[in-house]
Amino acid sequence: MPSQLASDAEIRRALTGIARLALHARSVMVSTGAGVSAESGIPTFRDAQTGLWARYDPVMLASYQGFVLDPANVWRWYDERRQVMQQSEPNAGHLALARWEELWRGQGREFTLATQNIDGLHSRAGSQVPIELHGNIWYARPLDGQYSEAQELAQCPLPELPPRAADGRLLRPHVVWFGEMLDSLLLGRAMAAAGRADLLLVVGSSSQVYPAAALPHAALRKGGTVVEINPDETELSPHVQHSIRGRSGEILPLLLEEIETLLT
Ligand code: BJW
Repeated sequence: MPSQLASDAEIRRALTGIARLALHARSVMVSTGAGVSAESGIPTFRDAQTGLWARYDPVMLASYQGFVLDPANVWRWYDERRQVMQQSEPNAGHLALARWEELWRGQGREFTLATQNIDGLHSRAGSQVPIELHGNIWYARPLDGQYSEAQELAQCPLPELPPRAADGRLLRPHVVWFGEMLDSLLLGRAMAAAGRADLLLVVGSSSQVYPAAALPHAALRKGGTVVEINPDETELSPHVQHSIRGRSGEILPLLLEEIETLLT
């Protein structure tokens, strides 16, 4: 049965236990979703009131079909989100993960961070090589191009919508829309790391979107422990060993504190 925690003392106790598991783990993985950036002011997708999908039609804005119907409209939406993300800073949750990775790598331990987020905030917080499963909003590629053709598109707001490459080809955001395959190299690395993980944390994701939602199940199948950090119950909750109900910007720094205490 997953543990459901109510009081601060219970959360602290659970975090001490998770820090102990981390210390004994050969391989740690963290998989993040939109919730980890919520405290940086970036809207999530599926939160009933504030989520993007409560206000916009995902088929029109996050699919190839929607893009080809109206590229300027889709780019306008992405450019508005780019402007929000440009104003945003990594929060305490991003920073705690970057510090944890630094500590782990310093000790020659394996630490893998995979994210569904496209905002680039993990890198800005100092995470070294986050696996960006759904791409990165600060890059674009030709509509008919490969993932490997992605180029940085730093100007924000964009002067022209839709933007074009120097050779005139229509550019699309370097993200993964519904119905599209993820970059097989990145997905392969993430799935392999999940299969090796003795401890895998899923932070701030509704765990509804595949194949990212399959990562914790890969760890569970190999006997790994899965911890969820999320204020709300999700589709993953019944399957995990520990559910910590709270915001990642508050819980992750507390977990880091516990880890640092055990290391000293
Ligand atoms: C906090 C917090 C705080 C709040 N602290 N937490 C049927 C079964 C299985 C699969 C499929 C199916 N039908 C179709 C599919 C495939 C589809 C899919 O999974 N659909 C499901 C919705 C059913 N997947 C795909 O199409 C993927 N490709 C694929 O599978 O290729 C093969 C294939 C092709 C064709 C058919 C079948 C297979 C591609 C998925 C691409 C997803 N793209 C998006 C947009 C990216 C670009 C952009 O940003 O514009 O990715 S959609 C959107 O959802 C975005 C996110 O990365 C993704 C996941 O969302 P996430 O991160 O979980 O956010 P939320 O909002 O859902 O949840 C936030 C959570 O945070 C909540 O739980 C809050 O409680 C919590 N929270 N504040 C911590 N402070």
